[in-house]
Amino acid sequence: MKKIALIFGITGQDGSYLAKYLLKKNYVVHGVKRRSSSINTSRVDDIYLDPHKKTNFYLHYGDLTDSLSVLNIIKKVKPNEIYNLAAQSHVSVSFNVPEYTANVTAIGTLRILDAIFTLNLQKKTKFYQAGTSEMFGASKPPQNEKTNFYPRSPYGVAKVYAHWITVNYREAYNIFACNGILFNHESPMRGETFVTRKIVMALCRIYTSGKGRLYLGNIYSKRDWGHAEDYVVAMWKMMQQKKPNDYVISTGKQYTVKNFVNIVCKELKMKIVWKGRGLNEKAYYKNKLIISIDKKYFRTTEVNSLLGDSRKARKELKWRPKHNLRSLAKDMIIKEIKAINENKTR
Ligand code: NAP
Ligand code: G4F
Repeated sequence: MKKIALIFGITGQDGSYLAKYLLKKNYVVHGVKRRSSSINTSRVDDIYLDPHKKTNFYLHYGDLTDSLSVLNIIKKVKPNEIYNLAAQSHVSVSFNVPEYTANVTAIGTLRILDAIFTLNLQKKTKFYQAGTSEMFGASKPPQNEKTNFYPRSPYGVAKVYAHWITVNYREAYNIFACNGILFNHESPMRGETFVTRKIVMALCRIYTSGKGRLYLGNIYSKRDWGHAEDYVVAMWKMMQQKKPNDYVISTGKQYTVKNFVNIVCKELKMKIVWKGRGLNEKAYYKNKLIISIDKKYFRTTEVNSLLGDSRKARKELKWRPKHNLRSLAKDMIIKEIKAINENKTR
């Protein structure tokens, strides 16, 4: 019998990589998508087949803010594994929509866990929660499973709730429920307003057209960036363990946002020159101003330094990343240039 997986957040970056990974492993994959005014399935269009034909991939309308849809989908699909990747996942935006972020990201997790319990699926259905290094927030790096949580945004706080409710349902109702505490991971599928994708998109445009300017916020914040393709493997491995547990997933290498800009420029063979300091720091390419700092991109409260210690996952899950930051940047650049060229020929 094929295993059945249900992915909340199938239309997002990680959802698309995980769906492809599980289909290769011969799973039947079901995903939950939200209704939107324009079609939001571009990341999974390449694996979507006409549901009237034989397929291992199904999409259902649902929303984490709607308990009825969550309960009904789980009741219908009766999955062996549920991956909760759905969230209002943008840290900066969570300051603008804090209540909504809590509803989706925190209470949405409770809705799934309680549906598993209510439907009496504890013995059948395993649960994965997409936790984040944002929960560590202001705690000193390096951060691991023993580090205290000190979130610095409504998003981070909502994820701390999701983490502990997952632990509680595991202990109270014996559900196989685990938390992956994943550090930043990126890819060509990354949302356009996260900093790595924003940088790659802007610099590739400047490189190909000679036009445009990139505005950034805090270029000295430090992140531990991995590739989403590597990180979905860790999610699956957590779900194959004998006992449910919580794991930090990271590369163990830290770079500033400015370092990332420099790596992308180097890959593109663009020689840039940085001048000035603070809000007046700027970068020039062929004597033209291409990067400026804009106060509006600074966070209300910032997480300055994230660096993961993933020794537990490396030992128990035998997981390690294949990509480094350079190969990640290269992958993002190649796909971006391809997209620019395809648009030109349309
Ligand atoms: P993403 O690209 O923003 O995807 C989020 C997904 O959640 C999308 O499919 C989105 O649907 C869906 N969603 C949002 N609100 C929903 C709602 N009310 N009901 C149902 N679905 C909803 O995020 P990602 O980068 O793939 O990350 C996946 C998960 O890992 C998220 O929970 C994120 O918080 C967490 N995480 C990410 C990172 C990272 O660096 N990427 C690190 C640690 C943890 P639409 O496509 O319709 O918007
Ligand atoms: O790319 P970011 O928006 O990612 P952030 O805030 O670290 O959150 C991401 O990773 C978390 C894991 O730690 C996930 F849980 C979360 O869902 C999301 O995927 O910003 C990275 C850094 C920040 O310090 C930000 O202040 O880049 C800095 N930054 C500088 N200029 C900018 C910009 N961030 C954005 N988005 N846009 C800028 O122009």
